[in-house]
Amino acid sequence: GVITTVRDAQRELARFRMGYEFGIEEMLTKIRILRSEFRQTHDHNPIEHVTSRLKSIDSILEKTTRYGCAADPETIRERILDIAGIRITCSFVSDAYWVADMLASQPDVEVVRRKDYIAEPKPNGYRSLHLIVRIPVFLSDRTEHVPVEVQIRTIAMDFWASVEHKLSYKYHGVLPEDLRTELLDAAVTGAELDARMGRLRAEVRDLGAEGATGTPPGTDT
Ligand code: 0O2
Repeated sequence: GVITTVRDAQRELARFRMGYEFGIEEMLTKIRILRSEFRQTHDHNPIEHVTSRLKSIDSILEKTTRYGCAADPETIRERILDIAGIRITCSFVSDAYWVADMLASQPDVEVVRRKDYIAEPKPNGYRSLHLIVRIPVFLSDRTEHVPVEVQIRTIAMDFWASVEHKLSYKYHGVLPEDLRTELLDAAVTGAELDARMGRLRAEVRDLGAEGATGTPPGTDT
């Protein structure tokens, strides 16, 4: 009856999400290893903060509508590449590129797409480095190659994006002209701050292991 159908659907959905969950796990492990290795062998921590999320069914369906594509599991698997998402926040722009290179160069990581919104910010001012990677997840009866979107950005970029996101939400995606101008201006300020911090970086490094180099509390992955 209906109950069985709903249960079947739930089971299928859980199975669908599982691969993406494991994809996130795999990527988080890679990031954690890079972080620990760095903590043990260097005087500087390139990664400040890591978060992850699994896209909700609603926003997956919203995206299929926006893309004008079918909403069956096959098509979704092929077209929606950001179901699994990881966001890495770094102190310095150079760290963001370093982290991206370290992940991209691992032999089991296939870079499907790379978008450098740091070198070329979006017209609204958004800056970040986006990678879509595909990594193997080994299950009992098969290997799935799972796409994961990795967004890498500085603290300044992250701050800007979170404020912009809240404003966009409040205004349902259509921001008044003055706010858009203000945000674009704030993005430029953010980029300037990143550039200044980049220049101060050598000084930070010189502080050595006991200086501004440890992991701040509460930023564990
Ligand atoms: P969520 O809830 O963060 O997942 P599309 O996703 O189709 O719009 P594309 O080319 O697939 O575009 O992805 P793109 O442009 O590489 O980046 C999409 C994701 O980057 C977004 O995911 C946001 O997380 C982030 N992003 C991109 N542009 C902006 C922006 O202007 N402001 C903010 N705050 N974030 C941005 P989602 O799915 O929109 O949302």
